[in-house]
Amino acid sequence: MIPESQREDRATYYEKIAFERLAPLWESLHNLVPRQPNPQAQAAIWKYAQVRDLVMQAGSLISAEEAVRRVLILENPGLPGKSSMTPSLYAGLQLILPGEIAPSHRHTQSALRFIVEGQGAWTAVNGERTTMRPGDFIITPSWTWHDHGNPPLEEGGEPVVWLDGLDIPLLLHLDAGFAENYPEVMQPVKRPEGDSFARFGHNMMPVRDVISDPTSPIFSYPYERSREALDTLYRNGELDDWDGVKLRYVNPATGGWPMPTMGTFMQFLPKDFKGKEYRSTDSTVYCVVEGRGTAYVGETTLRFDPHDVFVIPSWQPVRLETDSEVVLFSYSDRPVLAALNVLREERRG
Ligand code: GTQ
Repeated sequence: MIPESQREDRATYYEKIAFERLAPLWESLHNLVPRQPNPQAQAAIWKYAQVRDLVMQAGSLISAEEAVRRVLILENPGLPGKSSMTPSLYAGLQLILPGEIAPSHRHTQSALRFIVEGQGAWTAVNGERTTMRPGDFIITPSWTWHDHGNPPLEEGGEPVVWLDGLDIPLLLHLDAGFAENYPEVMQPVKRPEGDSFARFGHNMMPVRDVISDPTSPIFSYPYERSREALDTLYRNGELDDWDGVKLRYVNPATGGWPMPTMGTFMQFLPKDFKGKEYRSTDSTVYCVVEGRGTAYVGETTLRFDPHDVFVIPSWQPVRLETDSEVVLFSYSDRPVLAALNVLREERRG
């Protein structure tokens, strides 16, 4: 304990230096340079059964056109007011109704869409449309024009809900956000649907193309293909004690991540899987595609069902258990941590 007189002296001194915009490092060193991550973000889950009606209700309150993006933000309870899931990642549930268009714009934030419910809506990226089906993973790279639409009821349109994953908090932190609206509601369609997948989605690419862009030339990674790959590997006997069968999505032209700031993954866990414990400095948002199970995250128990969304902050010990076969989609800030050489991972035996 320091004597009272000395404490007063220091308090007076701190007030004095504050006038010069100075502060004593020795009072905050342990917080500024912690021994290990101490995230404000919490492990948390959004039960789709509880939020689905609320998402649908937004559909009668505001049109997609007025809202620009009709989205309910999933906000981490440990980061109130920050519209964030983690210090770097954002998540939201977007609804588009039959006959609606979410107008075209572009921004420096990278976005991913993971289709939760409904099908037949489309998203257009750089002049090409992609039709959405549940479980598809679709990208909107930084600074690409994108609009979303849904065919009218008469043509079989149905409400479509997807999970938006963006690097919004990261770009806010970096003060690197720019955005602009396209002069029309929709950008012109320049290529038929499936064009980029034909060029890059089959372990081939156009012979004279030179890849200079860090983002994937594929806009949509269809669920059918991802699911089949996981299934084949599982049947072949592949099963990691921590992850089950886990694959990462790639930019087929480089082998790197589909977008520079967010890594994306799809994993299969068999029934009655009891995963071993691991932790990692990337923070991960999960969306349950199929099945039921439990994520044990430190002291927190997250029971998950199909379409639920949950988040695991940096460096929290986690293990996954299942009641049935489970498929999980996830995204994290792993590429950022890896690029900065601060990705750490621990897998307990
Ligand atoms: O679809 O462009 O959830 O710009 C948040 C910001 C979606 C989008 C969000 C966006 C978008």
